[in-house]
Amino acid sequence: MDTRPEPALVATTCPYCGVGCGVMAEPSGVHGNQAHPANFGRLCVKGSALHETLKTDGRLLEPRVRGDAVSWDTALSAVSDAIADAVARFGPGSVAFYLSGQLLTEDYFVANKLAKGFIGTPHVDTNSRLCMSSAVAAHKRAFGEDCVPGCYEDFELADLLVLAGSNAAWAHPVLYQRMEASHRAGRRVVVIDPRKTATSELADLHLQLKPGTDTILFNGLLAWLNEQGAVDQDYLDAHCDGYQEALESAQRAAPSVSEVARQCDLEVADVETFYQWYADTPRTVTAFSQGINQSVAGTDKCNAIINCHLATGRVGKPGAGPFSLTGQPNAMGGREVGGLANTLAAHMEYDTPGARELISGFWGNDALPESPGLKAVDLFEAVHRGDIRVLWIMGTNPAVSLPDSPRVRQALARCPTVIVSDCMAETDTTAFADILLPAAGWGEKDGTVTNSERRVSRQKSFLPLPGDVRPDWWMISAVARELGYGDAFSYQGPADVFREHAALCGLASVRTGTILDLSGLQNLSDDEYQGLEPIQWPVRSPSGGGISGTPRLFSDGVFATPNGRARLVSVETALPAQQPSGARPLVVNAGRIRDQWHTMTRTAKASRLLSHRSEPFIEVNPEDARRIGLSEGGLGRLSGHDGASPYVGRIRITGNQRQGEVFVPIHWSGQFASQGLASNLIAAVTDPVSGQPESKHGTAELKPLATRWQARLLRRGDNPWRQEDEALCDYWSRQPLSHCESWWLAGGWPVHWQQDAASWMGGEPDVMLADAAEGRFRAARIVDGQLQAVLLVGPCAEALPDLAWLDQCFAAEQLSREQRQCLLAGRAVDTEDTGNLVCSCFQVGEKQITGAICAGHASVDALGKTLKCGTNCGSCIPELRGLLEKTVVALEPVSP
Ligand SMILES: Nc1nc2c(c(=O)[nH]1)N[C@H]1C(S)=C(S)[C@@H](COP(=O)(O)OP(=O)(O)OC[C@H]3O[C@@H](n4cnc5c(=O)[nH]c(N)nc54)[C@H](O)[C@@H]3O)O[C@H]1N2
Ligand SMILES: Nc1nc2c(c(=O)[nH]1)N[C@H]1C(S)=C(S)[C@@H](COP(=O)(O)OP(=O)(O)OC[C@H]3O[C@@H](n4cnc5c(=O)[nH]c(N)nc54)[C@H](O)[C@@H]3O)O[C@H]1N2
Ligand code: SF4
Ligand SMILES: [Mo]
Repeated sequence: MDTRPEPALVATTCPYCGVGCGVMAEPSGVHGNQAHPANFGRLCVKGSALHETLKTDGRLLEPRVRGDAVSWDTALSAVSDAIADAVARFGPGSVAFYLSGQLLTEDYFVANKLAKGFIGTPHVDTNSRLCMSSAVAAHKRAFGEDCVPGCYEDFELADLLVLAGSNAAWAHPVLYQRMEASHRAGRRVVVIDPRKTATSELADLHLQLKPGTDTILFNGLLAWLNEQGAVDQDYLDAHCDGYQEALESAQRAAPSVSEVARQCDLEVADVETFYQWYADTPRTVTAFSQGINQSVAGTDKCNAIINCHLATGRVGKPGAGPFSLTGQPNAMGGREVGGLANTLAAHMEYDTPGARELISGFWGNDALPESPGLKAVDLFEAVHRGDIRVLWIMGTNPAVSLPDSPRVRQALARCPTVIVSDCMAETDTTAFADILLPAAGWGEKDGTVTNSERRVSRQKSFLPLPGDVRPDWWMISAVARELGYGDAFSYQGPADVFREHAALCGLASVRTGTILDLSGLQNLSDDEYQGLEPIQWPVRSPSGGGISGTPRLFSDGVFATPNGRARLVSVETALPAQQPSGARPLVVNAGRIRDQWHTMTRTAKASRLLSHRSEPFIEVNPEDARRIGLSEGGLGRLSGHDGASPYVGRIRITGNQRQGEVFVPIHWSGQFASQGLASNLIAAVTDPVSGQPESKHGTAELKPLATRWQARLLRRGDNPWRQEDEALCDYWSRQPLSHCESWWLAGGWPVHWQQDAASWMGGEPDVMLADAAEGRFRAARIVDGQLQAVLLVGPCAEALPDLAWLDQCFAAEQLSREQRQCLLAGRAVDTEDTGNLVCSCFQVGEKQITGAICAGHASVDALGKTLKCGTNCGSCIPELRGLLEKTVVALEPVSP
């Protein structure tokens, strides 16, 4: 295969969130693509640090079978033997695939084709089950097909923007910047989220509702719109079914505004304001994300939102529509190819008339299963039972991301053959792999992704493939050839796969009426594929003119249902299945932080991305903290339904949390912390319609973690964390820096530092400073003038050492005299503690910012001029605004 790198500066797409920003990339740097219609040149902090994540340390660079590095031939035989053997002995249903919304469309298509079309197993599911499946199910119920009606421009055109269960400022930052930029006179923003977030900084009205009560709020809205005569009866008559039934169940669930307010734990006046604004504003967009989807009532929550849009005729119009924000870069593409267990391919379902025959004929094989396969949570239960003998996991880290992590790990340990394709060698999931396949990562692989607004963009390679790394489509096709399906998998490159996918979508559209149509792209030449400009589906065969995409769907009121009419869905109220109790009195809300991506396998490589939040944490309301006896900066332990697997994190006391609820980040895995797994606290209960887990609503008991000492250890990178290190502490969390590794440590028993430090420092320290009475100890080890390790111990988490400065000390071949003198202080003499990091791009801390505000730089612009914070990617602007509000209020004199 051709592994030559592309010439410099390639137009590609960001591999993180579903905004799908265009990136101009070369090995040494990236910047936003001005011409890309998703971002027009902007990038958030994760996107702008992409080039810092390209280093190959930690990469899986060769195939491995049961621990041994092997050739591709050996690995491919091992995979195909395991599959063939399981099929022969236990039938095709004993083989399962667990895929990912981070695969490219071409990878995804080939995996689905091999699994369903040739091996004949229905058990193909994807991590999109944890992410988008409630929205998918709701789209199908309402519109007849899984289609997002609107486009990003609608966020700018809307006069009322409702953000439900979305922290877009952190999770979809560039789209959020577009929302922010269009903040013009009269435009209103409502945020519906139990937490105060960076996103709610933009809100004119923040409905901080009780978690899980969104159906009540939107049922109440439907009933209220009806009562006020604010529904669009003409639209309902002409284009919709099911209004009366939906209305009646809404009225039962939410008989009055005061009842809504009571059940959602909101002020009556706030609910009324929201309802009135909604009624008054034809140009309303309701964007929703995981606070809606990840619930036992996820599908109902989505439909309750869509019902209100249908009842007001606000679908597919400029500035008006319900908008499901896609999480992963290619969650949408995965849905197109049929990656979910209940779908076949090209938006065709098992029960779509004629679909099985069409697909079998198209692929020239008749192995397609009869009925849908198991959805993610049930799939891993089947693995646990022993029904699945071979499990191939691609591009996802289920040991961390599925609920009830201990049980998932048990299932993986029991499975006879676990195959994992990943770009990293050591993840919590690769630890269970019998066969490891090294996958090409971003910058090395080549194909397409589809973003939240149905826009297909090219991801291109600009780096050579390191080691024996191969793209996913290549390894899947190679296994297919080993299994004897060579004719159907003879692809020379991703363009071949894409043309086949586009042709199948075209055929499906003609024969079964699906809206997803890519026939306009099925005859692209290799060069045209290479240069494909971002385009929104459906893309129909051009009749005459050039190829064009479609920004909005259903604008004409014709839907993808058999009778062309949209459906309002009767939504009853299902509250969260995991309810707090005496033993576990707190609700656990789990979500994202600004600078990390999921299980951190890539974003943790850019050390500045770990400076905003650098260890697992627990956000807790001040009243709860007081009651439980927690102190800011101490450590806390959350014990969930599986008491044996707690979560330990740094306590952050904040009024952002409602009482009785805590927030934890989802990102820390066993690679980065001793006990930082949020999914330990989430039971595996799912939405009965979509199968999506209730990942936003665990329950737990919180206690302080008593410690006698806390420490920071920095050590040269060639000294990885060892079992012996673990035994010396109760808590650790790893923070890779550019020139060394660093850890937060804490322990509950006394340590004889003078003796024991050597174990952590890889040898006797050379300089030491101890104050036994105060419980302080500081030491450094220097070999031939080069710094090897620093250990700073105190009774509690002390003023942060200046990590950037210490990191530079590790970079020095020879420590300077000043560096040596300041080592044990943890910072250069003339610098001060700048506080918690806010701006990752220019490394500006909270204390500097509040200092500047007090000195009169009291606006985002003024802060940018003096400190530069917020002037690059803009991801920290919501926090700057929060600090401005807090500080300026504090500065205002109290009136007499
Ligand atoms: N920085 C960063 N960005 C990302 C990702 C990442 O890992 N890091 N991942 C991407 C992916 S795959 C996804 S799916 C998206 C997710 O994007 P979001 O869904 O915006 O992010 P989350 O933090 O998971 O959750 C959003 C909000 O839901 C709220 N919530 C919890 N329970 C409820 C409830 O009952 N009702 C309501 N109304 N709200 C509730 C939470 O408080 C939280 O603020 O982000 C994408 N973008
Ligand atoms: N409690 C709780 N749990 C959640 C969520 C939550 O909000 N709360 N969110 C859920 C959601 S929405 C999601 S999307 C999931 C995400 O969870 P995961 O999908 O498990 O998380 P990632 O870290 O993105 O895993 C991607 C893996 O693929 C690897 N990889 C990267 N690129 C490639 C490639 O090109 N090919 C291959 N083969 N491998 C690659 C990475 O190294 C990494 O190991 O988590 C879910 N879990
Ligand atoms: S918003 Fe950030 S993470 Fe999402 S696609 Fe754009 S640059 Fe990437
Ligand atoms: Mo997601």
